[in-house]
Amino acid sequence: MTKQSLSLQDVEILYHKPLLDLVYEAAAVHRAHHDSRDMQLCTLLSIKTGGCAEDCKYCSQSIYNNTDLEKEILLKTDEVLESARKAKEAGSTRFCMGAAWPRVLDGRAFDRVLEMVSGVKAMDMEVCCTLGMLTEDQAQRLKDAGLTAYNHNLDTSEEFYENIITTRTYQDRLDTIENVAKAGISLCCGGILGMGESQEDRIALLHRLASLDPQPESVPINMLVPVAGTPLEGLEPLDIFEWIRCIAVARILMPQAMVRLSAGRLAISKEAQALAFLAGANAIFTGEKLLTTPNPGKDADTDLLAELGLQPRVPFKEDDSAQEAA
Ligand code: SAM
Ligand code: DTB
Ligand code: SF4
Repeated sequence: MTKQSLSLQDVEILYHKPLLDLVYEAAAVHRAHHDSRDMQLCTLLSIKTGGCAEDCKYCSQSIYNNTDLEKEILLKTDEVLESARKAKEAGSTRFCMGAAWPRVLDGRAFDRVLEMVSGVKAMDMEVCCTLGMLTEDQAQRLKDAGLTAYNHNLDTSEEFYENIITTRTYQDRLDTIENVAKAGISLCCGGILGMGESQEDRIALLHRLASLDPQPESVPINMLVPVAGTPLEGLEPLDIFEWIRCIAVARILMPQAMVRLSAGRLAISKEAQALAFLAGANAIFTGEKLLTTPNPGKDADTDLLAELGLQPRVPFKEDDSAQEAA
């Protein structure tokens, strides 16, 4: 399920190009495949918070970490659909539901998630879930309920992975990704930057993501949010130009994907975000909260889009065609 044509060395060479040449090249690729004025606005909701049995060292929701997060049971379907309606009213075209589950278990809770998926789909929004590991049969049931995309990240390079998570393997992640693809659901797959990984790890992650076959339809680029009580809380923030490089390389290697600025935007200046948009990032999560951590509010993002002359993207747009000359 991986493409062999792209070598790690190709990605290395690209990554090390002079920064502005790299951004320029990424901007050209972006404009050839997307309307560069479009920004997809997505809303996240944590439908089941905390108490997760995986040991992801970055995560506020892991039982292995000493964070002061309140554990919550699965939200009611009505509450979730009400949030989706509000998100749509606020301009979001994609609604993503996250659960702090290591894996999906068949039973009443999953049946309720399927109900939520159908409900959001009926509102004419793109609907995405991130629920942990998934079997092929569960992926198919999500597809039948109307799921547009499933988010499951590689998170980092295979080499660095064991420093971050020990309770599930890299291969477990690849298996879930394969199950998602088999069910014909679009894959949303990316990683986290700034967890103390090396440049080689970031290059290897980008190489791995671009080598998935089919490539992800959406690539979330998370900047670590150093949550108090996690082993990564004291880490120095990653140099912002490394973040820009990763976005540009993702855009060049995955020209058709939505490159999604995910966690960490609150700590990133609007100038750096503008450079990321030039380098091909074309989706953001909006609203005051991501899953459990804060995010720039609606007003800040509305102002930023207006200042940059960007517009919210319409749902279900197929835009892999060259943009009209502006
Ligand atoms: N439990 C599911 C799973 O891990 O597959 C889904 C939810 S999980 C919170 C989704 C993704 O959010 C993780 O894979 C990780 O990439 C990202 N994430 C979680 N906590 C983060 C943090 N503190 N900073 C940056 N990204 C984070
Ligand atoms: C992804 O890669 N980033 C989003 C989405 N997928 C689900 C989640 C970011 C979560 C950030 C930490 C939090 O808010 O708990
Ligand atoms: Fe659980 Fe997902 Fe957090 Fe890992 S990232 S601890 S799997 S909620």
